[in-house]
Amino acid sequence: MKKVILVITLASALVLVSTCAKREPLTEEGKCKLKYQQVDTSESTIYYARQDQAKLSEKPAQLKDLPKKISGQVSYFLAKIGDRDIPIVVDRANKYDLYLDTDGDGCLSDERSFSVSHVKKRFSTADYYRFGPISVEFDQPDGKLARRIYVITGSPNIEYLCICPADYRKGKILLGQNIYEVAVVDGNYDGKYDKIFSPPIEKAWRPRCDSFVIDLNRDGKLDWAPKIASELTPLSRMVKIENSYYSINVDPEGTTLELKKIEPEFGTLDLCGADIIIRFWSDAAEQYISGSEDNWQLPAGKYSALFIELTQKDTSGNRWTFSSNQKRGELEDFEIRSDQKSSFKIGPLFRIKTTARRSSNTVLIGFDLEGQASEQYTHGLTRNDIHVSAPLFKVIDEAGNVIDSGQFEYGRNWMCQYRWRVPKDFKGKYKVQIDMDLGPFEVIQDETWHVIE
Ligand SMILES: [Ca+2]
Ligand SMILES: [Ca+2]
Ligand SMILES: [Ca+2]
Repeated sequence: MKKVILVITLASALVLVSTCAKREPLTEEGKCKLKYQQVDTSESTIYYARQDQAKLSEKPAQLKDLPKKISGQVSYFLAKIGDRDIPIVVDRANKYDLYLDTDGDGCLSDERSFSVSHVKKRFSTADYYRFGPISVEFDQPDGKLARRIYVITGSPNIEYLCICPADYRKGKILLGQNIYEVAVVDGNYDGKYDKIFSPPIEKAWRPRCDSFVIDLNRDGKLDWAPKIASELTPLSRMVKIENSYYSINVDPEGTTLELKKIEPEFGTLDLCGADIIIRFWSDAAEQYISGSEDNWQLPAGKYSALFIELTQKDTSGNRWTFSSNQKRGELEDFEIRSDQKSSFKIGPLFRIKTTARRSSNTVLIGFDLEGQASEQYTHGLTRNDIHVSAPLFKVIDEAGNVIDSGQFEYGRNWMCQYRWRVPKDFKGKYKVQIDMDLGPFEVIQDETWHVIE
């Protein structure tokens, strides 16, 4: 019996020694090594690095030839890798073969085909199709670029492709008493980990720079969240951890990371006490602000609001909520300067600007609902968390006759549009009048005259 116990004890000690030997020592505070990590394409770490590419209507100019064995049923795409637009061709007849110009020479005759694997998502009905990982390697003016990517599509007809990195760099860093998991992602596909965010945002949730991730709540997961302080942020000069700012230093190869506590220079954002929720991306540090302060203290830097949620109370105590996701007006690109104040007035007085897009004998009627900083709100605003009824409209001719009228229906993203069938004999000017339930908040409607010639 004693022998057995001795053997077990020795074995346990050996396991312990070998585990300790394998573990990376976290000796130096604020510094760590970053190591290669293969991507699971459903993880949030790579969310900002995704590149959406719609099918092209014709063969791109960059594409010099086609693979020999290709059918007539092809779809063309481009992926932005480094400084090049890399051609991709999907052969739909062979369900599906994908060809990608892996050496950047513009030719596909020298490329092998990648076949698709069907990925079933757990807990979701939205499966997707995945190609790769695919290695892309070519010379650029500043050296050789080598990237490994996945190509994903959710549509069986291959109407769009989503490009994402097949790897990123990950490590563990000691800050004070805590160890945080950290990662950097090459989000602009240049093979380097040093591209920081700069405003404005071209497309929501696509910062076109590298990403920085830190497991702030130390739950072992690197999470993305739209409406709380996110663990995934566009790479910036600093990161805010438990109310302190740390400078971020990643070497361009993505092998080491240093986070150093610093006291940044602050300036003031004055939103005139508006009750808001706003997420800002910034070259300084991502910010998520919520409340109705008169003045917000932010580190000096360039900022771009990703979304604005504005709440206004009327005199009866009703709570009206306005959301701006697509166009955030003056808050899309502004600067906070050290010890200076940047002021913006958002929200009411509102302005309604009608839009009319003609296509043969119909006109697509819509409107923009704008606040004072030119920020545009979705039409489906809420009163006490319930969407108000869709607005009414009238189409009026120059003589003041109502030619058409009705009620909009809410469409995608709570936007309203109406396809007006133009009467055969109608010619001349017309305007659209919108009657929208904005409660007690003042609204001015523009008097734009549209014309049918
Ligand atoms: Ca090639
Ligand atoms: Ca990069
Ligand atoms: Ca976490």
